[in-house]
Amino acid sequence: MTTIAAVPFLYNFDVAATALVIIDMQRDFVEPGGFGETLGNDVSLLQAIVPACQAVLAAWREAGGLVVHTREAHTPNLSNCPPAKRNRGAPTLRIGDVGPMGRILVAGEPGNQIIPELAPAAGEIVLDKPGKGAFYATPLHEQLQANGITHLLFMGVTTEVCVQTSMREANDRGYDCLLLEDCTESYFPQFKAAAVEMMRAQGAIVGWTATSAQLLAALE
Ligand code: C5J
Repeated sequence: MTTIAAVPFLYNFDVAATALVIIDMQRDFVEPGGFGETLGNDVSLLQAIVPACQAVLAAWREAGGLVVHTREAHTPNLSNCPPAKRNRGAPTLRIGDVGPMGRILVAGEPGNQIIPELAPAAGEIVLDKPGKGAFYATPLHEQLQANGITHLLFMGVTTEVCVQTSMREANDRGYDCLLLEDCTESYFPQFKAAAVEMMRAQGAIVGWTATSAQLLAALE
C-alpha cells in the first residue's frame, strides 16, 4: 500500500489496483489551431503542465501501473455530437469543421491525437469519448473493473470541464479519486482553483488532491 499526505487527508492506494487517467491531452486543446483556440482561449496555459504530466507518466509506467488516455472525439458523421453541443457558443470553428489540424474534435484527425510528449504506449487504454465525462458512452467502467481497478489518479485538461466531470462520474461509480493539481489546467485559472477546492471540500466529497512531487516521492 502506498500513502500520500493528500488534501484533505491521507490517500492510500495499491498501484496494482490504481489507474492513471489522463484526460484529453490532445492537440485540439493544447496546441495552437485547435478547438481550444477557436473558442478564444490561450493554449499556452495548458502547455505549461506538460513537463509535470510527462514526469508522472514515466514514473507510473516504471511502477507498472495501468494508464488510460482519453480524447474528446466524435465520429466523422457527427452522429454522437448532439446539435446542442455543436451549436453552443460562437467559436470561429465548430466541432466537425476543418481547421489547421483537420476536422475539429473528430476521431482520426491530426488535431485529435494525444500530444507527442504524452503519446500512448503499447498496452495502454486509449478511449474516445463523445462527452465531457470519460464514463459517458464509453466502456471505461467495464475496462477498469476487468483490471481490478478501485482507485484513479487524474491529470489532464480542462480542470473544470472534462477532468471534473470524469472525476465526478468516477466517484459516483465507487472509485477513490485523486487529482494531481499541477498536472491539470484550465484556460481560466480561477475556474481551476475553484474546481480543485470544490472536489476536495466536505471531506473529499469528490476526491483528494496532491502534487506530482508527492506522487513521485511516494513511488520511489
Ligand atoms: C472542453 C475538455 N473544455 N477536455 N473539453 O471542452 O475539458
